[in-house]
Amino acid sequence: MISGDTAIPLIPYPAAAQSAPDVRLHTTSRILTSAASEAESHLLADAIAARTGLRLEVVVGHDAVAGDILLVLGPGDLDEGYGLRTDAGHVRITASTPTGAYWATQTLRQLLAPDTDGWSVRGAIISDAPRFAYRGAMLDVARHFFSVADVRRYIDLISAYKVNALHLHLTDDQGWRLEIPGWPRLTEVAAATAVDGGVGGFYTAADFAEIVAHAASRHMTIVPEIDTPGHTHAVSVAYPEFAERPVISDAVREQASELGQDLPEYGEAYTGWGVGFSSVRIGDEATEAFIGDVFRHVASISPGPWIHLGGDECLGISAEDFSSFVRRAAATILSADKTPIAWHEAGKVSDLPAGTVGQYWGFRTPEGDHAAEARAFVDAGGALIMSPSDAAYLDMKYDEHTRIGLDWADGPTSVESSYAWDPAMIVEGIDDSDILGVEAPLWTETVRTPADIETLAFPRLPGIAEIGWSPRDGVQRRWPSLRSRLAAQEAAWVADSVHFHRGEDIAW
Ligand code: TNX
Repeated sequence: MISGDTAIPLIPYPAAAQSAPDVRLHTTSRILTSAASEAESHLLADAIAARTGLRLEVVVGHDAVAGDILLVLGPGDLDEGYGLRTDAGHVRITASTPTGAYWATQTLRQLLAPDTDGWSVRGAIISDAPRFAYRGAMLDVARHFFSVADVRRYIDLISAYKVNALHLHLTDDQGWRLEIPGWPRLTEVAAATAVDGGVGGFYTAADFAEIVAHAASRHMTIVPEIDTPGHTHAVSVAYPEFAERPVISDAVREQASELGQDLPEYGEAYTGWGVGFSSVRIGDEATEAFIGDVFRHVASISPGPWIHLGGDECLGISAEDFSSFVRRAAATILSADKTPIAWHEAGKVSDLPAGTVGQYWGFRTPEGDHAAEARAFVDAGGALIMSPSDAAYLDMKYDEHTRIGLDWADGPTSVESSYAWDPAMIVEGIDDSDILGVEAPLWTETVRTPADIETLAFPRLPGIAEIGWSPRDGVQRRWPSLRSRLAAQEAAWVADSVHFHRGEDIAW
């Protein structure tokens, strides 16, 4: 029956779905595919084999018989959308792009269900397409470093929920994580440290290319961030001539003493997690040339349309310097044919370059100037990525007992709370057409291992991905439904050894 009765256990919930007869898989089931979706079909075959032990043969063709999976890539304007139906004895997927076909295969993976002596594809008739073009996650590899293998696994895990952008926070006060030709000390010196004495590390050009390619095979774009002009203490370690001395505010001093951390020292590695004290030398030509070089290089190795320039928490920088820096960095990115993204504080920049995307990280109920700063991006012809920190920040604790995580964003964030918001209901006067999409950032001050990443992301990330994909007024867009659909993810997570947070708010 139509959505409204029992939900099919899918996340994100499709735009339209109804139940239909199941399709039994057997040892001779095949994946029949159009030539253009062969790569996606092989990924599907691997996923089915890993989950069920059944190794389905992939064949280019379309003569499906009972128990087969048929992928038809035809003309049309479905873009990321797709259809999936099980009512003719086989599974039939229709799409008009390989991306749509890929999302259909992620839906199919969630429909795999064991029965007494084998596996079925749970019956459904689905017609689906995303609400927003950008469904993102962010990983901070600067506070703690994560290897290419760790990033590849995170890409695979979040791709199951139709996340199509991974924002990599590549630089911060505590470390520089990307090789930049001509500036060897960034990686020889400023990459060697991490928060709390962590080991550090960086991506070579080949590493970064591998991450980009792996993401692309999962229809995901890498959004690189070089956080400037603040959050740049690591630059002072590599090239002190490009950095100002730290500006130690009372807040930085108090936080350091509370946490028992050292204060930042100019030119020396910083392993605490205070914010807002660092800056590059704005207006100094050599520094600006260095920054220009970095952004041009990052643009040249990034096939995606966006480069994130940071712009957050520049607490020791004058409004004038901040504006002149952001205008110039954004112009450099634009002249490399990319769209700049900046954290929402950059909305206060006078003459913000047209088209710049703002990333909102205020609360669901905006405080101070946050809404006005966000709206400035829309007024300048850009759009917004919504990451309300009191809901979408994966580094917040679930409750006061969570072993890792922070709690500054209005206290801990339960799974239910992480799902209780709508991107268009935060900043007054904007609607869906002003919103590029949503993103769930994971800052890593307290996050050291892939298991830590997974514990904070699962189960909150799937709900946030649903907010980016599913219709705003869908019948299943409510906590009791998500709660039961999250419980249904458990078997796949266990099979994949995902370290998810087994909170008592969900009936696992
Ligand atoms: C704020 S949100 C930051 C980061 C921290 C994070 C910790 C934002 C743009 N900046 O520097 O890592 O809080 O939750």
